[in-house]
Amino acid sequence: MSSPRTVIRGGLVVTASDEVHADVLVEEGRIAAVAASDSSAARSWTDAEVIDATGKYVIPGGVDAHTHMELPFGGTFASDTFETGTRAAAWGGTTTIVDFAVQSVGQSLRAGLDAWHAKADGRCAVDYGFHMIVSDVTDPVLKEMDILVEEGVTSFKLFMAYPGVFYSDDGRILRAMQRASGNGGLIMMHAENGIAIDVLVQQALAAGKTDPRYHGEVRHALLEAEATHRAIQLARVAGAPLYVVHVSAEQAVAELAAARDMDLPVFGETCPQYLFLSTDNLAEPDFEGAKYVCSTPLRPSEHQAALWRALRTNDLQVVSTDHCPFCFAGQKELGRGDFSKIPNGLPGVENRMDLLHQAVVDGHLTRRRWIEIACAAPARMFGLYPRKGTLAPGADADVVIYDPHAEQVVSARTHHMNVDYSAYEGRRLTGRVETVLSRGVTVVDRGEYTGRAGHGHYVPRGLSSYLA
Ligand code: DUC
Ligand code: ZN
Ligand code: ZN
Repeated sequence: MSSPRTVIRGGLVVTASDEVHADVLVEEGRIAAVAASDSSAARSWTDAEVIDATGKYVIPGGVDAHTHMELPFGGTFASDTFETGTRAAAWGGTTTIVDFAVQSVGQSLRAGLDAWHAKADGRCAVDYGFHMIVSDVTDPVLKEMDILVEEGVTSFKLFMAYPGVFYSDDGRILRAMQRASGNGGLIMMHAENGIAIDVLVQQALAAGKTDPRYHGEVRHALLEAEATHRAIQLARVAGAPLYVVHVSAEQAVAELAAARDMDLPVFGETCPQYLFLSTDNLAEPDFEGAKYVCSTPLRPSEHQAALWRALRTNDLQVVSTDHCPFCFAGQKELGRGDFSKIPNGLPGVENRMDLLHQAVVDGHLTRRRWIEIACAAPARMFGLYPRKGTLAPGADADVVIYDPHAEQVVSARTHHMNVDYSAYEGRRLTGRVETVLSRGVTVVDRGEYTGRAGHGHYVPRGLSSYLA
């Protein structure tokens, strides 16, 4: 299983910056050296356990910077615990997650963060960090933000959506941004105009439009673009950087691109569901569309070209999953007859690395860009680089041996997420995770799980490298 010294021989080492036939030496949980396979240095590594990677890619473990294990939402909880969700992450080649601790209204940030530590502590299969969802911006909470940054919770998510739950008005958003501009934190924004959306929700329901597909219609693309624009202007006024989460609408991408053309420190992520799924899925009959209800919503497939382009041009920097699974039976079904009661979220933490590799096969991305958006950029964005996100001496030995030729069919019957459906059921993918090391310990060994709950450590994060 684990060994003080391991050498991964004969693979194509792919990082965000290089592709080289090289051997990787792992010592005491870290990358000790990377050397060309035919070099005398690599040949000298003789007293080590060998993992043969001939014909495979050797890549950094994935960094999924947006997950919601056990998130309370709409009267229920996301169905993956930290134990099941991080195990599924390992199966899918993701060795670090950054999950969202939640401050409820009236609570301190500390109380919310402590609750999330209690859920995760001793249960994770891979390493994890936390962002903080700020639902109640008050004077004491602003002061707490400074303390959290010092402790390694260096990013804060605010919501322009979900009035009455997570929502912050523009004044509260501005104050949190001003604080972040002083303490080095990064504001992450759920950019949808929730006040306007709630009006459209009530109008749709009153008109008898109750099916899941109306979730997509009322959460209009222009209300994502409007909120994105507003968030950017508020960040400019505050002198703060901004990271917009789960960007799905072409018009929102245009707002980000325009801001970046002005050299503003504005960043964005999208998620596999927006790249591979569409409103066609939301319109699936017999309430099956509920499986695809998330916010921001899936968009008509015409939006996908803009997302792929933005990933290539670096107008979007990161692909995270927003993994937030709810079972169809008993959870998604809460919204039969009223789409607004369908818990929002999709499973995906296990699928991200493979789906993005398929994007390489399909010609949307280069191999190095795959590693950039799935490993290196999220690590840099959230203060984990170069410990995570790359294969370089000194980095944690979070390594995936990836078979680029293996064929697989995605299915809930074979996945490891604790959810009764797959959003990608029946999809054929080329490429598959073969072996996964987390800090030098083999947690997936050629299709067998060898990890354990509690192996994963909490990782305090530094400030974003994008702001240095
Ligand atoms: N969007 C989701 O789809 N689920 C959880 C929260 C969010 O913003
Ligand atoms: Zn969100
Ligand atoms: Zn989310």
